[in-house]
Amino acid sequence: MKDILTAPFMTEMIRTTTNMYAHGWDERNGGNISLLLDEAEVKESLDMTPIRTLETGFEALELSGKIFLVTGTGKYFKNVQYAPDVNLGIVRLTENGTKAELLWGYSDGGRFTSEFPAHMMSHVARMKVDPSNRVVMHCHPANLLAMTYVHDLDEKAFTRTLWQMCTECIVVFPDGVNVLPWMLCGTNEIGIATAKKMETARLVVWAQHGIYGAGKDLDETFGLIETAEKAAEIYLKIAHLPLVNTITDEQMHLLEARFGVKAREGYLN
Ligand code: 2HA
Ligand code: ZN
Repeated sequence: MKDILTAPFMTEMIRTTTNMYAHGWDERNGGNISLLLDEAEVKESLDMTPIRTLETGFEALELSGKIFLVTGTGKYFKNVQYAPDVNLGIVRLTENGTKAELLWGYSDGGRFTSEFPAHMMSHVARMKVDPSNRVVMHCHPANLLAMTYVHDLDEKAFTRTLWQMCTECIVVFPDGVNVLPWMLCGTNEIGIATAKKMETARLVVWAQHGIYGAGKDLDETFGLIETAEKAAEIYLKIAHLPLVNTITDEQMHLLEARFGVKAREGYLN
């Protein structure tokens, strides 16, 4: 058996949580990540005997049998690197997604993130759009969060502002950013609402709370949030100043052609 702590999915998860903490996106126990694992890869390091079974509190037929590496509830991203087995867990969903068998981790008796419903439902939604999707990531980046206090939350308006803040934005997230109004977190309701928003974009802002990103690997998903957060930072640097220049829609169309991307239907003139 290989050592699970050196499996690529584990080292990537440790590096990512550490890096997100360093970016200031995951204060205290803020933020959570779920990574879909390949069963064959997990079997190289685990004998797959369930340690205990957890109730998920929802049903997700599409996820039955699927295995995820997930950050733990109440756990701090800053601590993951020092005690991965306490702060992370590997679970296999069974019984139509209503149960999760713990295969490794949460070794202090813990369980997966309180945002597990939003994560799992978002995986279902993104898999339908993009079968290569493996990651759902949630965090609290300050500039995006701040922007939800001062900017119109209309998705088209919010997206267009971010696109105008850095040339790369429309290339990195041509589908734009969807926005949920403030809702109570940790519930199935916000999970369902987030997953619905994930049908049309890989980024979903939770107003006055944070952001969700989805992607094919941890690096790419991190980069997606990083790009949106950079744009929000620039917005906050200029929002109170007279706007003299911008990236025009005509220039956005040049970017679409140059980088082979298609902006969200109806978002450009
Ligand atoms: O506590 O970020 O949304 C973790 C969270 C809840
Ligand atoms: Zn949060």
